[in-house]
Amino acid sequence: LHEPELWSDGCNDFICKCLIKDFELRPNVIDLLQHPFIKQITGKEKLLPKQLIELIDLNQQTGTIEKTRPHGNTDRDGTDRHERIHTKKGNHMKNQGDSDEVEDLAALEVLDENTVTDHLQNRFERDLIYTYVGDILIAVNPFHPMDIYTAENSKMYIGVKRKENPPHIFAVADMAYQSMVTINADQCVVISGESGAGKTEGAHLLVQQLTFLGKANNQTLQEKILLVNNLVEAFGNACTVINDNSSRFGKYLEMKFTAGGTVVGAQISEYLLEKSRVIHQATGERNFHIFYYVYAGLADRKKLAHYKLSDNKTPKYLFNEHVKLGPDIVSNASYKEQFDAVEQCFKVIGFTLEELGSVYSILAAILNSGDIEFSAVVTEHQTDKSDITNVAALENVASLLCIRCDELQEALTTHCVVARGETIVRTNTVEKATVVRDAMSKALYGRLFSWIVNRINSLLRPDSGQRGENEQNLNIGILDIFGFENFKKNSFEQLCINIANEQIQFYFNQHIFAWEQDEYLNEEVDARMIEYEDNRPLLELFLQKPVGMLSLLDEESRFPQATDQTLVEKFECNLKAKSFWRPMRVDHGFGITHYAGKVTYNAAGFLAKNRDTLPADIILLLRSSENELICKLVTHPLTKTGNLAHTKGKGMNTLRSPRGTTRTVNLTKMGVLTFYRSCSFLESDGDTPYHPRETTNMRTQTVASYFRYSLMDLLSKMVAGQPHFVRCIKPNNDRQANNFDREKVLLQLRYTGVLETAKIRRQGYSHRILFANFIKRSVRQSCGEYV
Ligand code: AD9
Ligand code: MG
Repeated sequence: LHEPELWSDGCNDFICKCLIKDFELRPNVIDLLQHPFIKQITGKEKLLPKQLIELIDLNQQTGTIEKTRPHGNTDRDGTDRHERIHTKKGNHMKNQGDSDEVEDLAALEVLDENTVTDHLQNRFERDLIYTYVGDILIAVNPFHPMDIYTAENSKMYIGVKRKENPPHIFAVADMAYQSMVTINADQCVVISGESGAGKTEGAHLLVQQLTFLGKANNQTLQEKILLVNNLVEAFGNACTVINDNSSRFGKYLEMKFTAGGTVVGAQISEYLLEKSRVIHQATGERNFHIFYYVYAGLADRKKLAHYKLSDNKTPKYLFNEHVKLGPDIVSNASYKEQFDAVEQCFKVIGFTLEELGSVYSILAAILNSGDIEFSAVVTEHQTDKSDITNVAALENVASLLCIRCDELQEALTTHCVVARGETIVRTNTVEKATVVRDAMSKALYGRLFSWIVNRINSLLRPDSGQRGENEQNLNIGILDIFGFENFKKNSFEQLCINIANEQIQFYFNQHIFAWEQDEYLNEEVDARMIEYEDNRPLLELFLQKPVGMLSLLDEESRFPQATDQTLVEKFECNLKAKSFWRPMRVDHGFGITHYAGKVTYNAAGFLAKNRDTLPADIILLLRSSENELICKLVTHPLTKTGNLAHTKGKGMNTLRSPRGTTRTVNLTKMGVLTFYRSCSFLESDGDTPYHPRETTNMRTQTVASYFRYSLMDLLSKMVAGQPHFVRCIKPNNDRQANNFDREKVLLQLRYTGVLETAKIRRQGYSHRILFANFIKRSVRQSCGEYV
């Protein structure tokens, strides 16, 4: 403190450290009283020691700088926490009172797996589903409605010291919001957990609370933002054997605020929709929700005939022999209600009736496509020809898509090859024609989904009047991806989903362990290093070039003669990691030991799914559609908002370290740059194309390379904000309320590193803030500006 050059800019970490390290250091802080910096921000020549202490105390009260140790149950002010909790009103506090109870696992006296699990179980049994681990929130899925999300609860969690209220997801929203407003920085909430753990519900609750905190000036905007999730989830979620409302895409929802904290808009980015579900669903699973809603809703309005659907014959794409749906779909009251709700969402958000009509036509066309059947035509000279047996279905599709029927027939049953400059028309076998039909359905659905997302983004974009000329919006992003999956049979989709989860886990580890410990080393803080499970080798196994799994898959996809069996053999020859193995007696089988457990994959269909080709004939045909929207889906390279231009060619990105200081990080370290260079489409121009596959050589762009790009895009968005983590835990596999399966929970605690997180949070500081921001906050509060 006696060396001003160490802290001449007033916001040196050194001062910050002295200030917050311990109260005993306060006398030294008196040296600060006359510093020009203090004058600059408070306007006073000199502060009295009392005044400075008041500033610090104010901060302590808001919980920004909060030491997690020593804990116990007694706060610094000497009051017993449970006593205080008892005196508070609110249903959340009922039954509190176990004397060993802590709301923050980092405060447990004994920190081992059993104690932590016991603790979560005790709380869960009393309907206390939320628990902190330092600044991270653990949420155990209650599997029954809770009455803790009322308007009263919303109010309870605004700008108050964290310890004032029981742990809650609203407190996370508040933390993100207050940080954004105070330090003028983007925030990002990462919700993770396996499938069915409660991520999507959590994301809804965050949006609800953030919309409440952001007090939109107009009611409509608030309403629109609240409906966005419902709308995209109708199209992107489906019933799986694990979760009736399982997300089949990754979603990053950014809420936009003014510097003052008023919500002014929103933007969604979608990642890797599981399009294959449109044409096929695994045993016991269903297609995307929207198909059932539309089918039942149109039936209810007597509009099935208009959309060429029949009320007594379930479309094949919806008919899963393992799920007895039958004609019940059309009379399902819940589907009808959902249809009305989705339509209402569309209208409130601002879609036109014409657009809605086109959306229904496309969905109906997809359903009809599934019913087009082919039969082999065997002639004397030919055995590889096919014909359409039910012309009615073909006519329906052509009519709904506003294209010519004969051209559709031709595009499905033949294909062109160019040989020595000449175009030759070849016939398609029944198998090939079916693949083309399904490719068209998948492409139409995938593009329709992206179009809806883009349209929402343009309708919810903050208008320029909402901010000052040079003022940038601030963002709070909420990440809700598909959770880790392990079915009896796992395919390419599960591989991609699980790789995405590996990446998120890696991001978590970087933040919570690696960078935190770097910080200790840098500042020579004597801290015991915490060991954690580093999943970097796994990420390398998947993403490395040229011998990572995805690269090998791409390479094999380029060989016309390759088969799924040769692919698995290639994996076996090249992947030498311990986490890769071949199970005995399983054709096309290979196994991966993920961070979250062992998964056996079946590579059947991997190559076709990765190539995901849509024949040029189909694209050209759809471009000829008289329906403007259909034409747009295959023509316009709509720009995807948010792009990687800022990382172009460098792979460097500015990240906020735990302490709030910025640092430049090479994304290679995050296991993603390795594939960045392969994405040639990124070099095309400033705007990332809406569908990058089209801007470059179609033959080389695969689902795997697009997936890598998506992951990179997602990470680049996430690292730009200050992170907050919510870890969702699934208490049992049977979706039962009041059932806490200890083994199941323990496993999740283990693989997510909760115990290690508690240790590092106990050892360190759960909150870190720059000195300048700390003082800024104090001044705001002392001027009564606090929200
Ligand atoms: V997946 O990876 O998308 O398959 P999620 O998103 O993790 O999965 P989801 O949020 O959909 O799971 O939750 C599954 C179900 O748990 C919900 O449909 C609810 O029935 C239930 N759930 C989750 N969170 C809560 C909650 N806070 N309160 C009550 C909840 N029920
Ligand atoms: Mg979900």
